[in-house]
Amino acid sequence: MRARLAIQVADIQVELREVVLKNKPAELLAASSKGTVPVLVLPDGQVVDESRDIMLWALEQNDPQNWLQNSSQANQLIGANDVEFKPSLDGYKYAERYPESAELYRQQAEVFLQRLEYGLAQNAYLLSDHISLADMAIFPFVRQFAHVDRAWFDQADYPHLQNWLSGFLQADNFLRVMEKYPPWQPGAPIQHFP
Ligand SMILES: N[C@@H](CCC(=O)N[C@@H](CS)C(=O)NCC(=O)O)C(=O)O
Repeated sequence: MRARLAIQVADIQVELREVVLKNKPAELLAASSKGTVPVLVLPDGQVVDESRDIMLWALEQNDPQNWLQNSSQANQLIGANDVEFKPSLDGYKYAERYPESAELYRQQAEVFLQRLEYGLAQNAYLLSDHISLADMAIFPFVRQFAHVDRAWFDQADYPHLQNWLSGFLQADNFLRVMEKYPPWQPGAPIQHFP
């Protein structure tokens, strides 16, 4: 989702191949043996298989909303999201597959959420009063966290974070990236995004 958000704001048209993770096409694995999405294959054959790098690839070509402002702070916060928050989020989402309880992973995840709440109490967005790459790269993960137990999230003491998240979820650019596409298969008609 975050890769799509950046491609969309940069207004770069790509060919989109929707993948069902339970049935990964051989073409995906041939492009990137990691077997994760997203994967961007460039016309010269270069492969970009980290969502954060795809965001940078798009914004370095066209950044009409100046998402790349404060980029060193953004990189630091996105790193904390990806390395610290994301593993706790996965434990919280899929606790039955993990050794500890959902509550423990949620508490671990809250360390990062408290950091975001603190920042959002100072500014409208994570790094300033303007949307940056940090907001766009991180809110899809906070959305996943919120959806694990919506009632818990709604009653938790994160007023700024809740408000920040709900603004993104109602925005047209997010609704557009959440649109469903039929899974790609060899020979399927070409589907463009955005
Ligand atoms: N570091 C990668 C992680 C991507 C990732 O974990 N993607 C998930 C889906 S959101 C995935 O492809 N999982 C592989 C699977 O479930 O088989 C990135 O951000 O690009």
